[in-house]
Amino acid sequence: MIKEINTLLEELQPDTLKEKAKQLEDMLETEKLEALKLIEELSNIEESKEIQNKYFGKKGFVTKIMKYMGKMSNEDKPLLGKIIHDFKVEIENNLKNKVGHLESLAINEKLLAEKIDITLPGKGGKIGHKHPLTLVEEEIKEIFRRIGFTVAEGYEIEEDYFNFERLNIPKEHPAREMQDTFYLSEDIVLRTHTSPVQARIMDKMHPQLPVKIVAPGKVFRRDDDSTHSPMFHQIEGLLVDKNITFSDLKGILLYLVQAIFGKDRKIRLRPSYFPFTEPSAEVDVSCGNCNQEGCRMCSYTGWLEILGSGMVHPRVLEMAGYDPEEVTGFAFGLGIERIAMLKYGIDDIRLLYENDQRFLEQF
Ligand code: 2NM
Repeated sequence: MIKEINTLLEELQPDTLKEKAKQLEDMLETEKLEALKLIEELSNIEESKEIQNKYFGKKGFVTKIMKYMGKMSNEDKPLLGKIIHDFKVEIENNLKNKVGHLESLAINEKLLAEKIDITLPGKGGKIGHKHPLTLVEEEIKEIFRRIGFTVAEGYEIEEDYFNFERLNIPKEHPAREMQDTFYLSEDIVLRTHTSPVQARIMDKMHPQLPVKIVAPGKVFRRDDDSTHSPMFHQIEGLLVDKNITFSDLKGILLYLVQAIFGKDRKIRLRPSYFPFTEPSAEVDVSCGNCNQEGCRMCSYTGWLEILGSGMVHPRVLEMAGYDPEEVTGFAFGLGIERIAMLKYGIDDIRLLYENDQRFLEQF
């Protein structure tokens, strides 16, 4: 019908306008019905673009007759103009409605396809986990809480007086050397052990009994190789009361070692020396790697060295205000890194500080 309409328009003369107008109107009506039927039958947005183009495109039908209108005389314009305008507006509106409908169908379809079932159980996100040093520290604290110890913390920057003097470490002692200790000033150090916490707690507790604490935390020494780090972690225990004996110490140490490594482990005490304990003992745990057959891990001895201990030196008790004739105590200290390395079979201490995900994910 479009062709016929174009022909008619081309042949249109001012004197025939009135009678041909009725004919044009009928033809446009026929074309319109056809267009509306096409629009009605549209099933997707792609197809709607074809119709849009056919009527409203650069060379589209409506565009063309609008151009034709422009060439008409001013008297003729109103008559034809209204017929053509009505045609244009009705197709335009129908197409717009249809496209809007198709668009909302498409959106609904998409929403339906992406619908989330909020009643499904969650997948559970990766929430990370604790560092092996934290795991070991928490485990040891818990082992001691179970038998009535309290966890105490103190200062990482400590007075020389609490770090050395109060622990009976004499001025000439090699531990006090610049090459072993980080000095911040003449009398302030980075603590080299957590023992100053014990000294401060004894001051605070005195004259009450018992003093029954463990002190975990960072300590600092001028060391750096595959088994030593300038910063590492320690946990020290202290029990001061009436009638505390060396056998109490042995019992607690066996309890500790078996709680960490398992009931099948044994301990061995070797005489040792610390300025703050007398007598002192180095404690070994039986090697779980070879069942004491001898292996690389225990240097073929069947034993692994894990902590130092002893009966608190009378002078240390005295400086805290306790009478060493009336009270006694035991103390011990262990390196958390060392325990973690033995427990998890880690052969280089530096792995514990590098925060390599591939390493950390194994715990
Ligand atoms: C160790 C070994 C032996 C210890 C002593 C004290 C205090 F404060 F009571 F004197 N705290 N910790 C001690 C004893 C620490 O670490 C290897």
